Amino acid sequence: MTSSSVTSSSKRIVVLTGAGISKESGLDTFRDADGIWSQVSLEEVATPEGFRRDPVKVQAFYNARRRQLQDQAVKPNLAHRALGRLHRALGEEMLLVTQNIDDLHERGGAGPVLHMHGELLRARCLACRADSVWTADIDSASRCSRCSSTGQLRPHVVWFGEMPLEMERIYGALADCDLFVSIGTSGNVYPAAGFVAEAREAGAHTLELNLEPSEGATLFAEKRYGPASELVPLWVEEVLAETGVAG
Ligand code: BV8
Repeated sequence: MTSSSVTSSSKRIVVLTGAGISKESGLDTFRDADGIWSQVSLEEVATPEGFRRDPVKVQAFYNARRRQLQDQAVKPNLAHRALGRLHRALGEEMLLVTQNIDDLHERGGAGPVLHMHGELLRARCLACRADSVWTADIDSASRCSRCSSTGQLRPHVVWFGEMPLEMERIYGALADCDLFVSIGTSGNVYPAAGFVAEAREAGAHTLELNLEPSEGATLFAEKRYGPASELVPLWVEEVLAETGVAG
């Protein structure tokens, strides 16, 4: 069964990705048995309170992930590359929203990606609020490139209890889409986990591509389970064939 609602005219697709799409690139997920939250407490490293309590611990957590992401062994996988192909083919007709803070979608050829939980390779200044590209460790000597304040930088990442980015734009796209596809997310974290309900409300077809059923699996009209590197390229080929757009 394919995403039958995507015909040659209406191709408005919203894709949401989560940590599962980057697993085969060597980045840990959060809630799998060996995931990040089994190694460190979410409250201690992914909340504003945790940052206030122990900024050194939080900076070290993100510094280690920022270094790992830039390791040459960490590369976009076949799922990132297939989504990049589709994104280039569909352009404005497709909004790619990710919960991930890695840059593997961009390195896999995707156009502008909406990082609703921020980006590991950007830093935000607590003094002037500006965010900027940042590939080095952040520590108390780090200086803001905009206002020159020192020791005022934090990861440009959305922590629990903080408002995700560009929510208006996301809800607008969900209200207007024909197809919502969720890839590699467990459906535990809101508001992202609520997007499928918004899309159904708008009459869109909904498809889940994941290793196993997510928390919201019953809300999806269509579900396919397996590794993203296998499922996503097959699905992208189907959509490109159905919409008659060269990928
Ligand atoms: C907010 C930081 C509002 C960056 C993260 C109801 C409504 C609104 C809010 C809430 C609500 N209920 C609870 C809340 C609060 C909270 C929340 O959702 N808590 C949960 C734990 C219950 N939400 C928030 O705080 C959010 N903020 O709502 O603000 C607000 C309103 C007013 C004023 C102020 C605020 C903020 C949420 C963002 C938090 N930041 N990360 C970082 O360090 O990375 S969340 C964290 O979880 C990551 O961003 C991650 O992306 C995200 C979701 O996890 P997943 O991506 O799904 O990863 P997971 O490991 O869970 O699952 C991986 C999946 O992949 C699995 O299903 C697995 O089977 C699959 N998989 C594995 N291998 C493969 C695979 N699939 C395919 N192929 C494979 N090879």
